[in-house]
Amino acid sequence: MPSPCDGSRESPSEREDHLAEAVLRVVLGDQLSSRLEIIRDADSERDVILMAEVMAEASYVRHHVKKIAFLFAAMRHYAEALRSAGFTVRYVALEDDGNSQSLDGEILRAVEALRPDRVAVTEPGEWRLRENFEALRLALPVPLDILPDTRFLCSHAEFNAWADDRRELRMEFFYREMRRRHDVLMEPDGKPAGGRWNFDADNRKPPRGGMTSPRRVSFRKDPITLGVLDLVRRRFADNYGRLEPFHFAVTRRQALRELDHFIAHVLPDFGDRQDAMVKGEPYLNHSLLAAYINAGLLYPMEVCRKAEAAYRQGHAPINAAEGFIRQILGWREYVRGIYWRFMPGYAERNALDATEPLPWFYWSGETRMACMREALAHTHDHAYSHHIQRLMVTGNFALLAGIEPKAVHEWYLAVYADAYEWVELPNTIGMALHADGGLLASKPYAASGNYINRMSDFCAGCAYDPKISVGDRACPFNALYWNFLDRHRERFGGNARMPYVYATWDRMGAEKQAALRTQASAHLAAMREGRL
Ligand code: FAD
Ligand code: DLZ
Ligand code: SF4
Repeated sequence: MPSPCDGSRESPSEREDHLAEAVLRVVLGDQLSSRLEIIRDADSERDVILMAEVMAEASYVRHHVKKIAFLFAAMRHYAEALRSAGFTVRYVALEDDGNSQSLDGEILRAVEALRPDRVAVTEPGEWRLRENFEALRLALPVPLDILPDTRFLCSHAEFNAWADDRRELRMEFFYREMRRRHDVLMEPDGKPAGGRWNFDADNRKPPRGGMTSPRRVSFRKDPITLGVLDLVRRRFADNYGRLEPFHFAVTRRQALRELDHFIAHVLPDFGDRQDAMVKGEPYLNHSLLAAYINAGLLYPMEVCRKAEAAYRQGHAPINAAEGFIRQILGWREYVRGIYWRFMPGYAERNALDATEPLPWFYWSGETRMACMREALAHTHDHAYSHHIQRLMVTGNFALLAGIEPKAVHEWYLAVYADAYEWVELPNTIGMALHADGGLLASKPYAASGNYINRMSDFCAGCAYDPKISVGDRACPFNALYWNFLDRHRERFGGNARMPYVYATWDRMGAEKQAALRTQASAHLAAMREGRL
């Protein structure tokens, strides 16, 4: 399978021919990385760098206000850094006169005004923009080069070579290859550091009493960031989320400080606390780095190397370093590979025929389920909730209740500061909703209230009881869980990893099963009526 970039690469001799040409270099909001070819090869005398804040990108989903503020502030700071380095930057702010409010429009306007010989852009992270740029090629009077995004550690061609001869595309095997290829956490004899590839079994600890998040760095807001906050407050008043307090890093230097703080103070307990959920503690020992890596302020390999060094120096245990590195070198690269290999059809998948509309409480946070309330409050206030809350609370509920995948996908794409389709879509469609029919995960991540009760302290403050499955106080996750398994027995009954759950269901007997089915219907009715 060809790489989406293959058609746009040039041979070295073609590149020589272009050396004297003036290039309009387009940098998108999530491409703020000076090591990318688009900046690295720029000629500061001849070339112009174009960056644009446009409504088309700021409104294709109802983005969280913190996400927009973070990205605009990071874009404006990055433009300043480029100017200080001697580049000419054409920066179009959202309210500038003449802003056409689309990336295509801004590229066309810049070509008209500057008359470059060529236009270059790094391949975008989302399929829709990639298609856009292909169409724009036909409309432009000069050639448009789409350069590969070399921040990723696995190219499209490498991922496809790995995937082509496999029946099942399991992340774990992809990850081992990435460890070997990039020599991360490997011993000289070719064995994995610590003697095992994966220390996940050590990382499933429930929260201990009084668990709190380590202190985090926050940054003083300069006039650029304050200007952006004012803009977002005025222009995105109806968007989702809470704008302040706003303490994101908005420059590479600040993001590096946040990375160093994480490695020094937070990483050592990352593994032990990875799956735990605690009331009022959105972060625990998670890194909060996804927004920065995805926007280009940090490079994935530098993050992995720092975590590896912490392990080698005896500062972080292997279960923490390996668990953390697996998320970046493994999951992050793997989901990106899945996205580009299976788009555009991947976004349409609905293998479990889920058709319920997204309940309004995903936006309002108003539900009697304390676990959902907590995850939704973190999301609303911080544009963040950690992986287990995304997967096992909000994702799990949507899976069990049969919410339509597209609606769930649009929600996840809107509400997190780190959300871009290439990473969000496979996590939602594949990991959380099993809507890809098991391409990404061999079994659905479905769980009852028992799991949430074990891994969090949420249930203590809930209107429902995780130990009750039928009746007024029955935890909705319980009956919905059994109803989900029952509904999809044909698909999952033969799954080698699920025989024990069906054995438990069968042992319940017809009367209890009927009561659970009725209870599940009551929960769904309450959900539709906004009473759950
Ligand atoms: P940590 O827990 O500290 O993990 C370290 C890093 O590993 C992250 O910064 C991230 O770069 C990477 N990572 C971890 N898990 C994954 C994963 N499953 N896929 C890809 N990268 C991963 N991640 C996004 O970056 N953007 C999204 O839009 C997004 N949407 C998600 C939607 C759902 C339904 C689920 C279940 C997961 C989603 N994730 C997404 C993956 C993961 O939840 C976030 O990367 C993580 O919570 C970000 O917080 P952190 O930086 O503190 O991560
Ligand atoms: C997410 C986003 C937002 C909110 N605004 C802009 C913008 O105004 N200009 C821009 O260049 N990029 C923005 N982005 C990021 C793009 O949506 C992102 O590049 C694509 O989704 C591809 O990943
Ligand atoms: Fe969530 Fe059920 Fe626990 Fe309530 S009882 S917090 S709904 S798992």
